[in-house]
Formats: sequence, C-alpha cells, structure tokens
Amino acid sequence: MTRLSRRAQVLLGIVATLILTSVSLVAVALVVGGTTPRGFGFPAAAPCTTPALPGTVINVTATDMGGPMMGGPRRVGGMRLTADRATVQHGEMAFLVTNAGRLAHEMVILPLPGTQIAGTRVTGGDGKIDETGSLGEAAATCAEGEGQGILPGAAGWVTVTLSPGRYELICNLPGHYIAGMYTQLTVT
Ligand SMILES: [Cu+2]
Repeated sequence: MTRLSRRAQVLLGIVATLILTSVSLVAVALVVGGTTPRGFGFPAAAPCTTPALPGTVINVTATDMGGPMMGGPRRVGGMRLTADRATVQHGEMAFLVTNAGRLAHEMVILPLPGTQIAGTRVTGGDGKIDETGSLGEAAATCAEGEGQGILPGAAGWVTVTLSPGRYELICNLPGHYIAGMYTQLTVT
C-alpha cells in the first residue's frame, strides 16, 4: 500500500510537472505572443479581408527571415519595412501593412525633423525608440490602428492625413528598428 502510494506519488509528480510545463509554455506564448518572435508551432494568421481604404493607398510590407528554420527566434535577420513608393502627394492616405515575415510586426508613422536621416533614432534600453509625435500606427491583426502587432500572414491598416514633409515609417517592436525596420516617406 505504502509502496504503491509512493510510486503513484512519483508518477503523479512527473505528470503534474509535465502538465504545468505545458501550461506555462502556452501561457508564456499567449502573454508575449504579440511582441515575441513566433515559430513555436503556432500557425500564421489567416489572410485578412481588408476594407476599401480611402485616399492613396500605400502598401507597406514587413519582412524578416526569423524563426526556428533560420537558427532560432533569437537570431533574426533580414528585418525590413518597405513601402511601394518613396513619395506621395499630401492629403488623406491609407497605409496597408502586410506582414510577410515570421514574427509579429507593426508600422508607426513619425515625422523626420530637420535633416534627420531615417534609421538614426536612438534605441532605449527596452529596444524601442521614442514614439512621441507619432501620427498613427497600424499594429492590429486584420484591423485598423493600434494593437499588439500584426501577426505573420496578416495585415493591418491606418488612415491618416499628412502634410508635405519627410516621414519615417518604423516597426517599434523591441529590437526591430535597430535591426533595420524603417523606411523614409516624402510627402509632397
Ligand atoms: Cu517588426
């Protein structure tokens, strides 16, 4: 009786440990899913049905070459944010941001003051740059505006009215800007 109980206890302990480990892995994945490199076996989001967007539509694509196949989520290369045009006429415009990568991404619109060059902002200790002065962002999966990040395979969008000037489109998920996720847009 006592021996059986001990064996049972050991078995129960192992089973409980396995279950708790699984649960915590899932919990971690859920909590950090928006900002952490994905690739733990989670399927990419289904392609979105985007609505008719007003004004000039600027197609922005987020790419990366991350994920387990490329050496693990901590080693991510080829992070880029590209737009289908370098200039656009001022007025109302929509940014349709498609995530063609394996990680979550976003797009934030920041003015480029003076002669500042895109890609030269200083990254803070959190791996992000200061978003003060943001004019809008597309960071939601299959939705407009702010969110927890656009999942791989999905799109997000935002409509803004921009005056003539220089702007920088960036991804401000931790480490993404310094990895190369920025591009300049000139509004004429
Ligand atoms: Cu990004």
